[in-house]
Amino acid sequence: MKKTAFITGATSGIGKATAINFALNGIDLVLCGRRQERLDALKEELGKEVKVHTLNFDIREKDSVQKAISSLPKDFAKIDILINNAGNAHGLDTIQEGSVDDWDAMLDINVKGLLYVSKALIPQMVERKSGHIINIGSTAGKEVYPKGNVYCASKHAVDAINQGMRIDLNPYGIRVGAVNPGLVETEFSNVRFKGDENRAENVYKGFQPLKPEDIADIIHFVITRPYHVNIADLIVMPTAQASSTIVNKS
Ligand code: NDP
Ligand code: 8X3
Repeated sequence: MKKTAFITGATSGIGKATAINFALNGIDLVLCGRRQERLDALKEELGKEVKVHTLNFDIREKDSVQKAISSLPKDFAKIDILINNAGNAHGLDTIQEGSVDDWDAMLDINVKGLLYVSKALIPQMVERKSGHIINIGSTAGKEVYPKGNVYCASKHAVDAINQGMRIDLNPYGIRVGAVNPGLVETEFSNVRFKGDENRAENVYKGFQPLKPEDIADIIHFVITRPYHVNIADLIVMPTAQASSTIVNKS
């Protein structure tokens, strides 16, 4: 049966690769982000394969999230798969030097934004007793690294929310699981380092990082398991990476 997926952070990186993968696999799409021109381009490209609707909202603004989701046309109103992906790191500083604005951004986007979207979409899944939610966590949600403090806290929160959602939605047959990547080359480090491209590129130099398509492929695997199989928590790193701080660079 034809399914519809709702992907946050679809304008770049892991979310965009997942949108492309899903479209090629016949899954209709609701794609979210703030960069309208990218949403338009994706709609144009992926609309050749499947039905695509785009929503432009800042995930930090709960009223905008609710309003955008309430505005979904009938054809897109039933969401089978939710990919809670939007998020970023802002800054890489010791706790004594970190910026409060960066902390606000990470907690508001990665944690509260994920909750706002989930709050707007879970009731219909509960009512139907069906749905699949994938929360994009991180190795940073399993392990804290130097200067990672608040980003790691935000991803540890995603880990806890993932577990809590799975417990609470268990009676309704809704599948909940997390995909926790290590180093993936996306716009992530450009955002973290506020547009400093050299610094961002350096993060992925000297080893082969994961590509967003690798994660999209895994997400597609997760959502295509038979109904009785729920991949609850998956960690994936580049082969060169052993932990948040151990990367075998040439
Ligand atoms: P990108 O920077 O490439 O993509 C981030 C996406 O999030 C963009 O589509 C962006 O859209 C969206 N986004 C950011 N802020 C907001 C906001 N305020 N409102 C709405 N949308 C927002 O990074 P990745 O693809 O790497 O990151 C995706 C997820 O994967 C994040 O949760 C990240 O923490 C996680 N992750 C990434 C890893 C990596 O190494 N890259 C590793 C582990 C986890 P727009 O700007 O258009 O709003
Ligand atoms: C992203 C992985 O190690 O760059 O969540 O924080 S890391």
